[in-house]
Order: sequence, then structure tokens, then C-alpha cells
Amino acid sequence: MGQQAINPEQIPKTQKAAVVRDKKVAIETVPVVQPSELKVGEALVKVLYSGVCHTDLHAQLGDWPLVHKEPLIGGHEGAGIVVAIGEHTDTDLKIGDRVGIKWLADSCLKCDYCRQGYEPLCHQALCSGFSVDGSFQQYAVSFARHLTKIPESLPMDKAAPILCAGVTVYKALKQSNARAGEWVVIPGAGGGLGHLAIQYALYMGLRVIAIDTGAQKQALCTKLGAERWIDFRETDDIVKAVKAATPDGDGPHAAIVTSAVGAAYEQALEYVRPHGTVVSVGLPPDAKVSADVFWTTFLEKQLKGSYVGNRQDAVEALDIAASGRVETTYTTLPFAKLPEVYGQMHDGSLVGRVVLDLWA
Ligand code: 8ID
Ligand code: ZN
Repeated sequence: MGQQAINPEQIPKTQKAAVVRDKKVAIETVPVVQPSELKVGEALVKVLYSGVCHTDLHAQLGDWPLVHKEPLIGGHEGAGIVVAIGEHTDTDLKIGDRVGIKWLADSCLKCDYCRQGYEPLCHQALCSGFSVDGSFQQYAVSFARHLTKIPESLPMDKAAPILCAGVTVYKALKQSNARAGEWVVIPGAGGGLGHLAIQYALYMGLRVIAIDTGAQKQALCTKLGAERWIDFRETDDIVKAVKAATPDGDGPHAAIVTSAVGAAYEQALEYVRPHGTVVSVGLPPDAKVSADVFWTTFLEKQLKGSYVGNRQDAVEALDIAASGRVETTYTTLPFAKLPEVYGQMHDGSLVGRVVLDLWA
């Protein structure tokens, strides 16, 4: 029996989960890890909602040069309730706490990287929905020290996409070093990460150029406060269009590239202004960034990778969302719709985020 648990009778023996095998996903009935089976440091979370991130689709399709567990339960934007905690776990968490399961499921907290707050770079990092089962299941085991408390005033469905998309773009914007009054361009602005990036950028006092495609994404980006819109399908010369979108024609101070397709990276180092920074966030398969050495050096341009965020970034990103200054645009769908969601994500027709209701 776990150190703390709600009445174990209330925890069922089986549950619904989205299981990936051989690059295909299916909703199956699988066992629930019981409180008595939890190891030190683990917590059992009743997942209420989970956002669907493009990373989940990359994982299913085997897009990356990394190996995931198989069979795999995906999902890493899980908002839920703690229902049990492993015996002898040193934690402030209590049964009933509202918590978020993030991509970074665990890290050692002792190594050089963890000590400096670079927790995602820890050699022992575990990733929800990749190296350990994630939030596309009704009861997920996660690690108490990396669960993030969700502020009381933030509804669980709205909180879910902040746990990856929100944290990631918030941290990426910090990495860009762009300051209030400066311009940032966001390729992929109408997607899950991008539409939150617009809002965190505005929160930081930045001015936004959105790049994506289609009337629906244009309407969303404009509604959220992007001052300029560039449709990548209808624009022949993206570099010229991005530079022209800034008042002095020199281009934005930073680019936060959140597209899941490599093409969005091709010109990013060309259109940022001298001393500008390109922050690489989207993780398209087999993509390359090519940079002209002369101009990159001569104009002091920078390219930075930015990979999710640490525990503090998560707390800050959730607090800002709880303040109402950043709000996810999402469609809530029943759990069983996950395969269809992946189809729409693949063809680029999803606007904003989809949040799955694990119990619908
Ligand atoms: O820590 C990280 N670096 C991190 C965290 C979370 C997610 C990275 N990601 C990665 C995902 O793995 C994925 O590769 O960020 C990428 C975007 O994830 P998402 O926001 O969940 O995907 P989405 O909702 O499908 O949005 C992508 C948008 O890009 C647009 C699409 O129209 C869509 O709105 N887009 C495409 I496809 N090609 C484009 C282009 N050439 C483009 N936008 C601009 N220019
Ligand atoms: Zn994600």
C-alpha cells in the first residue's frame, strides 16, 4: 500500500489507454498500476485531460533519431489529480492535488545540468510518452519531484496544453533575449505551440509577426494580437516579406520556429535582423539549418536550440496562464478521437490545440 492513497477500492484494476505498436495507435484496455505497486518517488495520477502535441505524432511515426519504449502510451500534456503516492516518497504533494504531467517526467536533480536548471539535458532524464508511459491513459504513474502543481484558478482542460506547448514557447522566448518593444516572428503561429507563443510574446511586451497558412489560422493569430500575418503558401519570397513586416525593414529581432516541417527553418537565419536570434523549437525529421558563414558572422546572427523547460519555467508558464493573460485555444474531444486528431495534425489542418477528455 502506498504511503498515502485514496481508498484503493476506488482505483479500478483496468483502464483505457492509447497504445502505440509498430507505428500505429489503438485505444485498448490495460491494467492500472495499483498504489501498492508504486515505487519510491512515484505518484499515481488520475488524468482528466491531455493535450495532443505534435511530438506525440513524431514519436508514433518514429520520426526522430531516438528510440522510444514499445509498446508505448503517449501523451505529455496531462492534467490530473494525485490519487496515490509511493511509500517513503519525499514530497510536498498530497492526495487530491491538481498536477501536470509534462514531457520531462524525471531527472536526477543532482548532476551538473540539473543543478544549473538545465533539467531537460540530464543524462538520466525520462520523457513522458516516450521513454516512460505518458498521459494518454486514465491513470498514469509519474514522478513526484517533476509533477507541477496546477493553480486552483486555472481549469484543468485549459492547463493541459500549457504543460508542454506553453512551457516550451515561454522558455524559447526567454532564450531569444528579445526585449519589450522588439519584434519576433513565429513560423507555425497557428499551431499548438505557435498560438501560445504569440500570447507569451505579447505578455513580454514583444511585437509579433505570425507565419502560417489559411484563413482560419490567420483569424486566430490576428485575434490573439499578431500585428502582421504572412501566409507561407501564398508568399513567394518569405525573407523579403518578413523583413518588410518590420518598421525599419531590417527584420525581426528573433524568430521562434515552431513548425513541424523543415521548410520553415530554411530562411530563418536570413530574415532575422543583424544580431538577431533564431530559436529552434520545432523538431521536424531529417531537417537541416544551413547558414551562410560570412553573413552569419558579419551580421552577428545566432542560432539556439530550445528544448521544453525546467520545473521553474513550468510554474511561471502556468501562473501566467492562471492570470488570464495567456489562454489556450482548443477543441475538447473524446479520448477515442486521438487517431483522427493525428490525421488532422499530419495534414496541417488543426488550428490551435486539441485537448482529449480521458473520461468522455
Ligand atoms: O521542446 C521542444 N523543442 C518542443 C516541445 C514541444 C513540441 C518541440 N516541439 C515540436 C513538435 O515536435 C513539432 O515538431 O514543435 C513542433 C510543433 O508542435 P505543435 O505546435 O504541437 O504542432 P502543430 O500544432 O502541428 O503546429 C505546427 C504548425 O506549423 C505550421 C502548420 O500549419 C501548423 O500550424 N507550418 C508548417 I506544417 N509548415 C510551415 C512553414 N513552412 C508552418 N508554418 C510556417 N512555415
Ligand atoms: Zn509536446
